[in-house]
This record gives sequence, structure tokens and C-alpha cells, in this order.
Amino acid sequence: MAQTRKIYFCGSIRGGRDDVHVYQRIVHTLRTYGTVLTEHVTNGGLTDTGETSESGDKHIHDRDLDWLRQSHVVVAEVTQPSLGVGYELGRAVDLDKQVLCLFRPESGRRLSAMIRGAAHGQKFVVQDYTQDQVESILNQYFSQTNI
Ligand code: 6IA
Repeated sequence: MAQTRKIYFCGSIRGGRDDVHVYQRIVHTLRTYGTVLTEHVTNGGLTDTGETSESGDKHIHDRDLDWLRQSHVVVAEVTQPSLGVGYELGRAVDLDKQVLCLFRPESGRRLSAMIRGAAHGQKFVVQDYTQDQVESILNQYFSQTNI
């Protein structure tokens, strides 16, 4: 399944790029479980102004939604609040996708009730973690899921 599984990864861009190194670690690990459709989220050169967008926001939105529709599973790093990530998660629920949200309590933040409160069995999982648990948590998640 790992070869055919399409993974949509979400992480903050204009919401702030402080956690880009964490996104890179997650996506590096996700590649062993499938094809990651949204590698650009880990681009260290991408700033929170998103000024490198040549194709325009509508193109970004429509292309990302296309990838979201194609994906089998959505993995989101939700520690850094991001309107775009919240929007993607809402659309993912509407599309009946399987979702894993990763949150680091050590950030001192409290996760939005609309994300924490969306947890629902294996369909929508919210997992607290620390950075050094990235590999073990993803291993556990993908060994349990049948997607
Ligand atoms: O509101 P935010 O910008 O923080 O939203 C971040 C989320 O929206 C990510 O999970 C992405 O999937 C999506 N997203 C937001 N901006 C872009 C984007 N910007 N490109 C692709 N996905 C985006 C332009 C940069 C591009 C030129 C490389």
C-alpha cells in the first residue's frame, strides 16, 4: 500500500514558518508510508509572506483542493495556528478523509477546540507529541490504519 498511498501534508505557511524544521522531519518520515503530495510545505526558502507565489492564490487553492480530493490520508501539524490548515482540515472532514493531527503541547499553546473537539475514532485522530517522537508516532499510526 505504501507505494500507492497518497498523503496530503498540512503545515502553516502564511500562519508563520517557525516550525518548518518539524514539517521537514515529518515529511521525511511520511515518504516511507506513501507519496507526499504537498512537499512545498517543507520548503525552507518559503516565507510567511508567501511572496514567491507566481501563479496566484486561486491557483494554489484549486490545485491544493485537487490534491486533497486525490489523497487517501491527511496529516497535519497543527501547533502553529494557520487559517489555511484549519480550512484544509474542514474540507478533509467534508470529503470523508482519514485525518491525523499532530500537536506539540510543549509549545505552550492550546489547540483550538474545533480541532481537538473534532477527534472521532480512527477517522480523525489528534495526537500530542514531542519532536523526538515523530518517527514512532507515525509508525504506530500507519501500522494501525487500513488506508
Ligand atoms: O494560511 P496558511 O498559509 O498558513 O496555510 C497553509 C496551508 O495551506 C498548507 O497546508 C498548504 O497546503 C496550503 N497553502 C497555503 N499557501 C500555499 C502556497 N503558497 N502553496 C501551496 N500550498 C499553500 C505559495 C507558495 C508556493 C509558491 C510554493
